[in-house]
Amino acid sequence: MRIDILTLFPEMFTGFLDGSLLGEARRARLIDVCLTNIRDFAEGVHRQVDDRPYGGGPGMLLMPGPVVSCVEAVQQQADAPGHLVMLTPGGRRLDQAGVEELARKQRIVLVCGRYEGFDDRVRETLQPDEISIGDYVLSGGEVAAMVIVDAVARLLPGVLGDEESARQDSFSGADRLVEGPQYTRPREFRGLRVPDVLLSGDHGRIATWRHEQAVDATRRRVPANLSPNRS
Ligand code: 6GU
Repeated sequence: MRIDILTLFPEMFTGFLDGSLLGEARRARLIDVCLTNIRDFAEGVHRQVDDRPYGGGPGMLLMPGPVVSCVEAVQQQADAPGHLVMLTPGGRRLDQAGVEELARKQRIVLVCGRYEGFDDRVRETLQPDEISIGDYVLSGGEVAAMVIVDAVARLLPGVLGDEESARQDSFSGADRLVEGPQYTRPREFRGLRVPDVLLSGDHGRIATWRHEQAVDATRRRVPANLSPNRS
């Protein structure tokens, strides 16, 4: 998969992209992440990318010209254009089903906003898939883009060492259960003991216990995922 990230702050991604999971996936050529600076598509000696909103109001907006030119140039860089995503707090809320959908694409292009947002003609011109990562406000789309790259990359074949571990994660699979508690050594920590069933060696009982724990954890934390008529 190829992921393009269009941003005014490409340097924010350097440590993130070199990190263990993603760095290894990139070196193994399982994923190709390309950064493009939107400012490279600004015009004039000042390379201006933002301006004050018409009609007044706080902050600065990203001008449509540099953003649209940047997207058009990047889309030309590969055989086929990518699925265009605009990161914005007003977009559809990302969940694991949305991540799985993105992971099935050959190529995605993530456009990060900054300042108070984009001039609306960016949306009108490009008609992107607008995505938010939750109901809170970030100072830019960069952290949201990292969330998407991380969540998508770990679903790509070969990225995780153990293919099962992605499938068994919280929110994956048809039932969307939260994972129950897990334990490693020592058997006892500050008086707290690992449940006996996990030491029993009885894989059937262990699987049943884990499922019960997952249902309990889901009931406490995401009860909506247990209701039978969920979409
Ligand atoms: Cl995608 N961008 C910004 N600026 N804030 C957000 C967001 C995105 N998702 C949640 N909050």
